[in-house]
Amino acid sequence: MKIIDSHTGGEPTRTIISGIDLPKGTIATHEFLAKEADWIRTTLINEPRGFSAMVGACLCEPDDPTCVTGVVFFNNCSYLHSCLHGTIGVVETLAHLGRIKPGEHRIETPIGIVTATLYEDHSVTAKNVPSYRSAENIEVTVPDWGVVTGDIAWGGNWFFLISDQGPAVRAQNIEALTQFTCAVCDALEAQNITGSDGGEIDHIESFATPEEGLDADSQNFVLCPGKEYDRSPCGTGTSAKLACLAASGKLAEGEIWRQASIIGTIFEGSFLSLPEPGQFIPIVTGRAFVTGETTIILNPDDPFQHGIPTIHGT
Ligand code: PYC
Repeated sequence: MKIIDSHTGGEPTRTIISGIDLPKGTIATHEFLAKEADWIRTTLINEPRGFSAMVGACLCEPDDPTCVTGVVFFNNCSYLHSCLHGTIGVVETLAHLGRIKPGEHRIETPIGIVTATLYEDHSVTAKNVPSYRSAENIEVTVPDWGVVTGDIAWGGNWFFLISDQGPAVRAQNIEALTQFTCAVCDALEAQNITGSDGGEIDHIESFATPEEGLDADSQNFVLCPGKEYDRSPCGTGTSAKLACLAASGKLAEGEIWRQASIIGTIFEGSFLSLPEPGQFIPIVTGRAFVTGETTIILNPDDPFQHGIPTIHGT
């Protein structure tokens, strides 16, 4: 199996480019990986090859022939509906391999098609799937933290978006922010608060004004499923934020929103309105860098050939 590593705003993407037999289409590939070949995820993400913040991207033949590739994303605990920092990483990886040139490319994911534009300077703009805010000012009682209020939005994953509550959104508070957002995530589950389709809210975003010196409108800390935080501003999280800003009239169509991450990296966002009320297409721009090319060696004598098993939620 051959992989290419990249990072987008500091968040890693490990893309499988060859060496495994997969069914056609992202839905079938997702099903195959989750049910029959989860060892691929643990091999690439778990130690000793990976680490818990690593996100994997498995390329596959798309069902839709207008797409340049299909992709299924996964992380340290499971499979992601979508991932935009990962999509930007995949586009840069395909460019590195010479499989695509600057221009527009359609990418099939299990939740729909993302249209990515690769520019000469290697920046990438991803036009996301339709996104929306499903609920506003939801109160959740969080043990040790009290009542926390947030919005629920879909940006390709389900997010709970919190502003100016809990620890200050600053890099020196990453441990406290992780504890706070994990407690919020557990409380949402315990109180049966879900996305409007009943989907689990497995990403928690905490926002504040950006630290001095950052040219951004907002800074975030994003907890991902698997209890790791996103080093990038999180593309689907930025999409959820854009949907909330659009729904509340705080950002006009086409206006730019600069979202900083907890480590100070930036995605630029805007949105297009859809005819359906409350539905928007988020547009997110970022840049990825390829950091390595690797052949994975699986040795049956190695007790950790498929990674050291991890136990989550303990
Ligand atoms: O950029 O959408 C994103 C993302 C999701 C999880 C980690 N990154």
